Amino acid sequence: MKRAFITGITGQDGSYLAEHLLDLGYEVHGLVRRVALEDPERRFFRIKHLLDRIKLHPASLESYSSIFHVLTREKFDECYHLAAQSFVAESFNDGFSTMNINVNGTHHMLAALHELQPECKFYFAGSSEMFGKVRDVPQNETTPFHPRSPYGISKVAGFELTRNYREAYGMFCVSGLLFNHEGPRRGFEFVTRKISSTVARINLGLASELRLGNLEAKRDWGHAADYVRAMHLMLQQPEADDYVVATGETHSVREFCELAFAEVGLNYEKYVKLDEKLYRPAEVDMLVGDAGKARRVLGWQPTYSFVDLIKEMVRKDVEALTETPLGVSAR
Ligand code: G4F
Repeated sequence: MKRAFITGITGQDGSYLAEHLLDLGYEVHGLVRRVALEDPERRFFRIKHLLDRIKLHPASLESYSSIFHVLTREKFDECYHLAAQSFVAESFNDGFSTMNINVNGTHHMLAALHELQPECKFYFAGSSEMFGKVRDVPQNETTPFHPRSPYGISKVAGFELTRNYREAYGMFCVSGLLFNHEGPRRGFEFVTRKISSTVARINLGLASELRLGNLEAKRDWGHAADYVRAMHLMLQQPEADDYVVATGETHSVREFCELAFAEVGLNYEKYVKLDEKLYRPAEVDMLVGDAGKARRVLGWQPTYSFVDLIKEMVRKDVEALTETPLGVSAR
């Protein structure tokens, strides 16, 4: 039985990945902060249904010794390093914490694995934010990086660290350059979930408006459940390499709003209000990925369309508020 270690297991991607690996017969372990163990109801809501099938280890990404300690006790075949400060807007407020967790945290993981288990395969959660002010359209594995936020810069540094451990020590270290990936488990701070959850509240008369920043920003949005399959496939290849994971379609925040409101029969223009405070100091205007290499080499492709994704997110948010499936008596 293969043994996998997931940092960020309590997050959206970590929870989908843990489910996927359990389905494949893996023994799944996760790194969690000690405070999370003290507040399981709130911190483990995405992995509640998995808790009796996974093993959690308290440690902190900021502490090399805590990671070292876990890796001296347990041996793993694969390590998926997903934990990060992943909210781009927050990285402008506190770039120092973002750098510390995202860069040093990645370095700590790589250094501890190199020291204790260099044969363990390593996956780094790279991001399309690394492309930032894009130089090519669509973006692929050869597109130069031009990050536009402390978050994007931290991911470029993590990517370079990962490549360097591969080249310097011959370790099996790969980066997935994942474009935006969403779903009903997405955090409420990200625009897609902010929209789907507010649409549900407006539909039920619990809110009257949705305040947003830049409606014209365009993203390549896929479903997280599809994207975790690509992470796993990357670690099953004979050679370590980096891959773009994307749908190849780009849509604006405005289009997302239009379809999400339409899902409950409402016109977004009546409810969406622009809020200057939600604009970012430097924006990534447009992202669209070319996942041709992932398709060819990994045999990966997404199963959710943009419309399927929005329908599922809105439906689940309405159901969570009414506990009634949408279409039965949601209003
Ligand atoms: O949903 P977002 O916050 O995601 P963003 O910045 O694209 O980053 C996400 O995807 C990356 C992959 O490319 C990940 F690496 C990263 O960790 C994260 O998961 O914002 C999307 C767009 C932005 O252009 C933003 O300016 O939506 C725009 N937006 C407009 N109004 C808003 C809002 N974003 C948020 N979060 N909240 C708003 O009210």
